[in-house]
Amino acid sequence: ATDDAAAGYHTVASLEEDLRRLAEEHPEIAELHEIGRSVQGRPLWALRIGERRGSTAKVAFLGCHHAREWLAVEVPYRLAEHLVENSSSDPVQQWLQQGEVWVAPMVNPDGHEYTRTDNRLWRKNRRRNRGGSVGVDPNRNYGYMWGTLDVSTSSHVPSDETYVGPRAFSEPEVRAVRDLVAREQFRGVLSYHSYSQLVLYPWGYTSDPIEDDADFAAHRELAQDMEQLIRKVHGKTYTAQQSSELYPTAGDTSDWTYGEYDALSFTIELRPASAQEGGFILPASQIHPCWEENRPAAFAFIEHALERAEPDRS
Ligand code: 0X9
Ligand code: ZN
Repeated sequence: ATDDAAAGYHTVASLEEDLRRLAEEHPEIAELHEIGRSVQGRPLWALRIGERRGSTAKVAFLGCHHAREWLAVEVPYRLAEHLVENSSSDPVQQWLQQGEVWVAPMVNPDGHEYTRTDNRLWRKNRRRNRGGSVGVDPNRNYGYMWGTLDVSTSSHVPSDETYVGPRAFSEPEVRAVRDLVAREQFRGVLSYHSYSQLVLYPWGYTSDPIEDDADFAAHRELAQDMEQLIRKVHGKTYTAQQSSELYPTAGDTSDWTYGEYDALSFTIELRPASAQEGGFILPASQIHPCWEENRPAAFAFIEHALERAEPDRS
């Protein structure tokens, strides 16, 4: 294993190894899927965890749309590991009988690799843009209200850190997530990022709240529950808020999964709270406590999402 792997963070290679091992050691409940390929041709992995195929109650966890957010690989990976290793005791057993949990811990492997080899603070994918700059922001490339904002936090300038891309779903990493969600029809999708310690829910593109009162309440109340559940573990304060309160963006993951599929949709910004506390670069000793504090929140999310009614498509 590489130094980074030894130090506790996954690399592209060690993540593939570990996901393969989980699937091989637990074939009755875990199956590794290649859901697509990155710009540079790296496989994009998702682990399906559940007892029966053809279940309709499914939830998904995504990690690491942004390359430098290494902790956002580790929390969903640990969740996947925990679920397969505890599949015969409740509550996990019941979830896996009732439905499926899909985990894709590294949506942006090209960027992640680049943060190890060249620039630790790289954010976007590794698309070569017209004009010579590199990278589209995968968390601006989803197709709900895509491109409707033109601001520094959601930019049409290719060299910017938040470049939305030339069109919705222009990026293969984002198309892979789109196709997975379209196929599996998840009732909930939670996407991990770092940092700032926030529990965010739609909308991101507008300061208007979600129009549907029941959906608005479901998101706000679960976000507040998650905030409390997280705080109880190690005392860390994560703040529940509507995404646009942080800053406005169009084309983020949660706006699309809610706007297009009515899925229960959250973005969690993990540790730390601030740049002064380390920002994107946290020692590997923080992985375990961060996973521990996020576990009950992830569990609450699974509970609620599996129970969420199938959207009425009439
Ligand atoms: O900007 C992002 O994509 C996310 N923050 S990060 O620091 N990890 O880059 C937050 C996206 C949440 N959506 C909105 N703020 N609209
Ligand atoms: Zn991010």
